Amino acid sequence: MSGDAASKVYVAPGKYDEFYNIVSGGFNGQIGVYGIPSGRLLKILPVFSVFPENGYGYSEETKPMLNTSHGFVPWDDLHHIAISTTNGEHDGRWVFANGNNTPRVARVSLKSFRTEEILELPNSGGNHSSPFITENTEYVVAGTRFSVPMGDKKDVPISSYKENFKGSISFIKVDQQTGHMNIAFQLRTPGFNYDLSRAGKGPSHGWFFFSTYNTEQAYTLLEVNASKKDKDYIMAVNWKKAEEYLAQGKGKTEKVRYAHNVYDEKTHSATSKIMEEVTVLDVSELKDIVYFIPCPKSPHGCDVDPTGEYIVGSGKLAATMPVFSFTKLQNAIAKKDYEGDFNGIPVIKYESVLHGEVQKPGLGPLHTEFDDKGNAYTSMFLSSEIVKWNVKTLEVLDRVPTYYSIGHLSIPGGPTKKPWGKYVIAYNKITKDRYLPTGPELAQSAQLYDISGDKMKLLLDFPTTGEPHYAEAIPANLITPNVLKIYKIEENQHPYVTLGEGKARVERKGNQVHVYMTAIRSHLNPDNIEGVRVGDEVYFHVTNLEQDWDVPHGFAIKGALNAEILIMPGETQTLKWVPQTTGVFPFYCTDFCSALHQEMSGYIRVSPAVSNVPLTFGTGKTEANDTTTKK
Ligand code: K7E
Ligand code: CUA
Repeated sequence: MSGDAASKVYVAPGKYDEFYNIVSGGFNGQIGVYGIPSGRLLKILPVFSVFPENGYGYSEETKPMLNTSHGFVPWDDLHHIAISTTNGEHDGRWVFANGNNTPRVARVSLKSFRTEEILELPNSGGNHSSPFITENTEYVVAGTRFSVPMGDKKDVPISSYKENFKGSISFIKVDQQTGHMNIAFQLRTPGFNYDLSRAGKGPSHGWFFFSTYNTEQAYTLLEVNASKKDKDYIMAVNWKKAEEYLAQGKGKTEKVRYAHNVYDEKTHSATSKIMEEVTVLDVSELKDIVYFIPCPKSPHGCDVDPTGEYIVGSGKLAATMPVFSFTKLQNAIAKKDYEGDFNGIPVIKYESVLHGEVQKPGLGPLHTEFDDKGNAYTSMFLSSEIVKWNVKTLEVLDRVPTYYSIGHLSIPGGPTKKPWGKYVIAYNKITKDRYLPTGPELAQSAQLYDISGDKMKLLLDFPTTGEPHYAEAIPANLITPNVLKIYKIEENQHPYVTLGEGKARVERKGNQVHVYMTAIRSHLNPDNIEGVRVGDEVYFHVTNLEQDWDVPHGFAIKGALNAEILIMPGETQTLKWVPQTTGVFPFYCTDFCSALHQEMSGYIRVSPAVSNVPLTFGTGKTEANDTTTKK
């Protein structure tokens, strides 16, 4: 650690960080937003996991976001982040993220820092090589980690792996205006494990590269059985060719089921739709979409340098690191320089595509990012270090220890055409003695290194939430000017909005009670409700009437079986509550919003199911409108 490290990460009180670091939360299913260089945690942003802190997945409006073909799935394992790009450079519009376990891809807005869309992926069994994006965010691409049986032959013996198990790569089209996603097509690929991926850029735009392992096609004891071959493959995909076949109607429509969930900023509500078809292109039948490049040994990361010419394979069990040349790949394909085929798919000769090997790079290479000076930085899981090397000369230039086992690493703009260099951030798997002990589970951790000079310098350790895998960092000025501050109340089209305190009311429809409630400093309206009965479904539709930045109100009620809701200025959110017993139940605002925040509360009276206590509400007492049709 260098002497001036502290000053390099010091961001004075009241000052902003230079970069946003968007960090995957791993098994917490969320995204963490940190400032760089300070390492300060700015926000936890729920994506695939319910978040009681703000009601995500608990409010009636957000529950549909977590719907899937299996029903409501309140958790996932989020490994990878992809910030949208235009011309191969970060544009600050959206972040995409993968749900590993129940295959899903999410889109998060970098205006509102909210999850706006979640698309489930059919024909996938572990969405790990995902999400990776093309140069102009034309596609978000998602490959399955586990091959599984697909189509109408799903109930098969596991031992029929070679015959029946297939891989699948989804090409998700992104609407450039709205960001909305839909599956344009899927590639049906051999039954390997698809691990990681990158799109080509510049000269290699139109191509995609996937690392694979278990080309042995083992289905038990993979630890041994999937580590037998000296080389697995990098799968090179010509997606422009796939588009041609699609346009020629060569795709086959398959019956599937998957959920597509979209959050609408105007209605402040999500809807979930079950989709039933997907178009599949089989790469064993349709020639020239896919080529295999041999790559030693069980590669993990597969990264493309900023020029788009070099593809780095990181064989986690290999002693060298191969760097492939896109130009050589094209020549080899033109000359049919193949060493054989796999299920009819050409396997190109290793030497014909190889730019060169990085010799003795370190142990357990996983992931590579790039700076703006032609250098690469590779994380070494086993030897716990970052190794810097030159992409052209393949010469190792520097190495620094990480504390400890490093997984991913990130350089601002590192996966794009325009890296900003300056820092590399390590995301470590095991922290051991770096922080105060906190029981059997210790803090997850990131480390910040200065890479502006020839030698890397450790500047800072900072703990992170969840188990971070991949992360991206982006200059703050690409995001801050667009950040949403409030929702305009006049644009609120929530079906249960209350546009003004005078409109606050309670309505009964059979056993449903709808409370049209407003929140503004420092009272909830209505704050007295009577005439609710045991077993009623009570919906508190709370509209925050504030039009000021940073004034959310919260809402919680005693005995609710879900969570609180946090309502942003101009927004409406709904908490459902089914009272189980009679009595008087307090509710209150949970966000300390003013000096009279503690006064921001109310009571609801619950009477027996058969009671005829009239439905009244107030700040004062008003007759309620009962729209139940009486018999
Ligand atoms: Cu952690 Cu990207 Cu799931 Cu490597 S993966 S470390
Ligand atoms: Cu509103 Cu506290």
